Amino acid sequence: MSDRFISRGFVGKRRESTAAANRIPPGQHEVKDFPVLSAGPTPRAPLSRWTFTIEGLVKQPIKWTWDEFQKLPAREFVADIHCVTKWTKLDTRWYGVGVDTLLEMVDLDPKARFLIAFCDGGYTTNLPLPDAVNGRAFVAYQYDGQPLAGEHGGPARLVVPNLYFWKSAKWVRGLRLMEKDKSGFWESAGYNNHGNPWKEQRYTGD
Ligand SMILES: Nc1nc2c(c(=O)[nH]1)N[C@H]1C(S)=C(S)[C@@H](COP(=O)(O)O)O[C@H]1N2
Ligand SMILES: [Mo]
Repeated sequence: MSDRFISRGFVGKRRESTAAANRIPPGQHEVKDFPVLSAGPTPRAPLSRWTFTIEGLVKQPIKWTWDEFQKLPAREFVADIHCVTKWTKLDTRWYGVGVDTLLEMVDLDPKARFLIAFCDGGYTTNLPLPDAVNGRAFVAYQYDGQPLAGEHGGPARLVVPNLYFWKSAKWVRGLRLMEKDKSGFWESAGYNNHGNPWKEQRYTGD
């Protein structure tokens, strides 16, 4: 009786860890903490001067203040994140506005095929439009039920869980829609232009 109980428990645990292992892309390992990776100092712009802009290939650029942005339809997103420095964090819980919701509020030029996210501090990162729509990207202003910490990109950051975490621009201030692709900060410095963790697209040429 007790033998059977132990073996059932064991099987259950094994199944759970296999499921988690299947969510860890090649070359990655799971972490439980939340490392901070920033190319420069944490910018501290007051919320009273914060805006979020969508510009480029749209009929009319649009700009929200912090208060306006807080009133946009928001929801929770739970996602696994994968940093190119090889850590993966499972089930991160965010709250914010989907890029789909933001793009619904502009008249997108059909020529728009790429976007670049720009940030306080000058960081940029680029992605093909299909990687940013259909629930694949969002602008988060809460993490784990709390306002997003400055070191993790607060007041708001882009999150693109399907791509390496450098695509998740911290301190994001807007998106520029483009017809042609244009490399961002790390993409111009030897990192892969696309950054799909399941294909290990870490560096240029991967
Ligand atoms: N604005 C900005 N966004 C950024 C970065 C940065 O240096 N500046 N670093 C990127 C990198 S390389 C990673 S791995 C993640 C790290 O996010 P974290 O510090 O919340 O873990 O943010 C990405 N977004
Ligand atoms: Mo990174």
